[in-house]
Amino acid sequence: MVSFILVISRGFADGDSETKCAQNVNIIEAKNSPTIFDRILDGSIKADIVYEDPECLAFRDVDPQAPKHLLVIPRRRITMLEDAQNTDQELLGHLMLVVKKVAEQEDLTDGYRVVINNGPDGGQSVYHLHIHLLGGRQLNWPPG
Ligand code: TR5
Repeated sequence: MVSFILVISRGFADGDSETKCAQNVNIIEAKNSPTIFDRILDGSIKADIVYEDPECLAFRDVDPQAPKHLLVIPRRRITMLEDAQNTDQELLGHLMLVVKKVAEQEDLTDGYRVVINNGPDGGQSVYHLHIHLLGGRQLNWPPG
């Protein structure tokens, strides 16, 4: 009986709803699992770290999309921007100022782009909040 109802309900689901449903299951799983950034933070995986302080870490992206591509992450895990709370305000402000500091350190004097991907439509693949800092070439707009 249960499988009958499931078959019927699947029969009515359009492709988009099914995709969204699968995405939601994947996000719940991703939010509850450790990420690669945990391993960078605990030192068990090496990263090219360019800045660190008690609140955060900045390191080079392993798959750079520009001559300079760095990630700034909080040590304390916030899974994604939409999960940030009012109590995270100071930390989020600090991360932005660290992005600015790293951009100066990297000599990005002609400008740069700062990106946060949020969720599946935003292209987020690692569920530990991170800020992308991209520069060293003319970046296009709109992004893909
Ligand atoms: O797609 P979103 O916004 O979630 O960005 C995740 C970023 O993490 C991507 O730009 C990846 O290239 C980057 N990434 C993934 C790994 C990794 C990394 N950056 C530095 N070091 C990394 N290691 C060691 N392993 C990864 N899987």
